[in-house]
Amino acid sequence: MTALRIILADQLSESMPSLQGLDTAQDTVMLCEVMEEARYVPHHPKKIAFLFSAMRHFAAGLEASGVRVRYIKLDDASNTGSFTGEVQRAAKELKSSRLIVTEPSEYRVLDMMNGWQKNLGIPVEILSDTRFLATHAEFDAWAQGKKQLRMEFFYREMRRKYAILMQPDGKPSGGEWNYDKENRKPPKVGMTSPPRLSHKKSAITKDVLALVKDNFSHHFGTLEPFYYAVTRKQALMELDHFVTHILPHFGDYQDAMVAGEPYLYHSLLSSYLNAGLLLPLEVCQKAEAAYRASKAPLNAVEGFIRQILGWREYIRGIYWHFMPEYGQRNTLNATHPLPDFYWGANTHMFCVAESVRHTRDHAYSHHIQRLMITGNFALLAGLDVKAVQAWYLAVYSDAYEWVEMPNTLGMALFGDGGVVASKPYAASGKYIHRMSNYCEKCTFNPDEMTGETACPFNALYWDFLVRHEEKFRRNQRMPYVFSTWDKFTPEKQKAIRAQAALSLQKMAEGIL
Ligand code: FAD
Ligand code: DLZ
Ligand code: SF4
Repeated sequence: MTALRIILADQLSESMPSLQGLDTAQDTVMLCEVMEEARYVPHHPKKIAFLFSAMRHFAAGLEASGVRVRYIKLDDASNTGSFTGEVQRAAKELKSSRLIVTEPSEYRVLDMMNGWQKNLGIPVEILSDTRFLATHAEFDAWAQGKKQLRMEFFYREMRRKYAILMQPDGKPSGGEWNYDKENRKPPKVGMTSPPRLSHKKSAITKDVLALVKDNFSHHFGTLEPFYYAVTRKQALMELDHFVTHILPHFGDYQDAMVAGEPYLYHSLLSSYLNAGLLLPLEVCQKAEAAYRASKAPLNAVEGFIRQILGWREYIRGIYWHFMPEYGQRNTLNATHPLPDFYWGANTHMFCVAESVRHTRDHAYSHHIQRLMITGNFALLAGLDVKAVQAWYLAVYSDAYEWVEMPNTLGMALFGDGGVVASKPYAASGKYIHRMSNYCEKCTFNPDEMTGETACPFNALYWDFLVRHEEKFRRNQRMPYVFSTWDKFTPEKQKAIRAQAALSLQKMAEGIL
């Protein structure tokens, strides 16, 4: 029985179920770089380079351990350009008698695989992805019958299941499940990011950079300098660096934003976790060990572990629980075209321009920039949910639909009707002013509501709430919002709405 075993770009873990029980005398493992995947949204060149280089290093590691590998490069003459084409070609050329894959992380690719099951003419085994910490069945059982799927309660189940940050008496470490109230301070004046690792480029990476430059230079984003980890060894160095030097301050400044500082105290581990170079459980355990050795405080460690054991697993659960219908939702009927400033065109809004600059240069921006700057603007302005999702999917090196979609459609855009967020993450310039130093550098004034120099977020915030009044007026979590609006005089209300309309018009004309 000659098995063809497929490894996708985000399955670069030795523990992949599709690599278990491998017969080195008969089986072949295939990885393929395909144009269809690189272009279905215009992925950031750094993201493509990261994935291709990591795939090539992973394949070299398998080969070195005696595994027969079929590695298809993007520019191989006979590359058909798609997963399906490459699987068909390989199965035929290798005379494979069965195909073994691990379930893909995206619904779109699972759909393709289901097609292989029908059309390939050999048995196709699709195995569960054991790297995630909650199975689909566990999430579905947890969600069953619940009116609201709150991450916090799911997270507690996961803490219990994996005995992470738990006391012997069954209570959470320190007595509380969540230390968020000690986190999320505004930035201190003059705050800078701690130094980060920059990995030396191997010959493999240099080849990939040349390939990406030749094929994808027209995509949004700068390719070089390229400093990403591309091997498990390097990703483990990133983990170690984070836990030793940065984790102790993780919680405190989790929501802070500073001009010229894309990283602050964030881990930068999402790309490595999502591609499989790091495993979520080992990351949580390493963070917990730092707490147990008194090397990092509980608020920081709990806050960090909650992101991975809680949010990351919850988001994946939501995606698979509600797909494919979830992807069609647009509860707030948001349809405005995505303005060019998301792709780097000029805007006077410093906060947006700075977040887009970080994205362009690093294929990264941190959670609060994604949620409260680019996401918040898209929410308030009513930007088309599909266009916004395609943007997030393209521009971040950690983006795959399973994690991008619930975060964008659900958390940032409230487009799923309140599954992920119980109220919209809508905020005026006041929030951005409090949590960043962006407004100091902006031509707009966060304290002004109307007029030439008024911060566009202010009027857009009210306009958004009033546009969707019937959905939000009775929301229990927004008790004072509408009573504030109601206290404004009719003239003030009219002026605010006119200011918002002017901002939307300027946005459409490319002059906001
Ligand atoms: P840290 O702040 O250091 O957090 C630690 C880890 O927790 C991350 O590496 C990540 O694995 C996990 N995590 C934290 N928050 C989330 C979350 N909400 N969902 C899932 N995992 C989380 N994350 C992605 O991995 N891919 C995406 O495509 C993606 N798209 C997003 C789109 C929007 C609109 C928003 C608001 C968030 C999105 N996120 C996405 C979640 C989060 O912003 C990123 O995981 C985080 O910024 C990655 O940087 P980091 O590794 O420095 O994270
Ligand atoms: C994102 C991406 C890119 C750019 N290129 C490839 C590729 O050439 N080969 C591959 O196996 N996967 C790639 N991916 C990831 C896929 O688009 C998809 O996200 C994963 O297969 C998960 O379903
Ligand atoms: Fe952003 Fe408004 Fe502050 Fe300018 S004033 S940086 S637009 S929040």
